[in-house]
Amino acid sequence: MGGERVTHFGQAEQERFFEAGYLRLGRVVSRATIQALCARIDDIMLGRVTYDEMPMQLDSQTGQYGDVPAPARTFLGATLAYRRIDRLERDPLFLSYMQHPLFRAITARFIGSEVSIFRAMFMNKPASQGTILPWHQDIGTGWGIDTNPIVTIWTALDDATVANGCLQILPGSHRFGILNDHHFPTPEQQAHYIKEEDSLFLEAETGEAILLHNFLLHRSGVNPTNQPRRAFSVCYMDAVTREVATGARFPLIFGRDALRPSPS
Ligand SMILES: O=C(O)CCC(=O)C(=O)O
Repeated sequence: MGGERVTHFGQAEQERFFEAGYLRLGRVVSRATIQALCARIDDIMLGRVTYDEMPMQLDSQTGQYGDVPAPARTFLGATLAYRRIDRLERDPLFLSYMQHPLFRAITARFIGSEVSIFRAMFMNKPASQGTILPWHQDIGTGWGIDTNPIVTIWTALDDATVANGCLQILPGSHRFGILNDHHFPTPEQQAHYIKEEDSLFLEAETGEAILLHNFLLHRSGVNPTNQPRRAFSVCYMDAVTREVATGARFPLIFGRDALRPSPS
């Protein structure tokens, strides 16, 4: 696990990414910065730091995806049992992390200089909880946007292990292309495309960032351990991307009018 750290994203890294559908980038910031992100997300969960209208979703009680409550645009109480929190670009610590120079270099290569995000989300498997996230692709048609982004950067805020619900991926599966418009493969597609024996548990050390191709099939499980498995996932895309229903554009992360972290 861990080990290698990508400092320059060039042709060789691009080829490895397109071959496997993912690339380990290593820990790109200091341990202190990761600790600060962990403290900040805990503060948000406990209501010590608040943002209006931030989408927050509690974890399920059963571990089943169908039982996850709908997200609310409001604080749902002081608890570390949130499953997901979105729009973290509004927080200066998270925004500053998302704007790391390595991530700029990666997005410059695949997207260009004007880059927005579809989402900047905290994904949590609370201690002794967590919810199975079934096999899926992260595709734009199902998301209601008019492009299909390919760049997601997922960062482990805690060690992610098989025991606590790390990502499980099907290496190379991004080359199947978009399986359908709905995020999750049908049972028939699942039987056809997903062979568990070809899958890989993508264990990651605290702070490790992993570049994921959005078409890569991935899933994650529950967390029976007594420690949380926290992660931060950002999907970058071309700033021209619009929401189909409204025509709205998305927050700019790199480029002329990019967001700037304001003091916290
Ligand atoms: O962190 C997880 O368990 C799932 C994350 C995920 O599906 C994503 O980042 O697209």
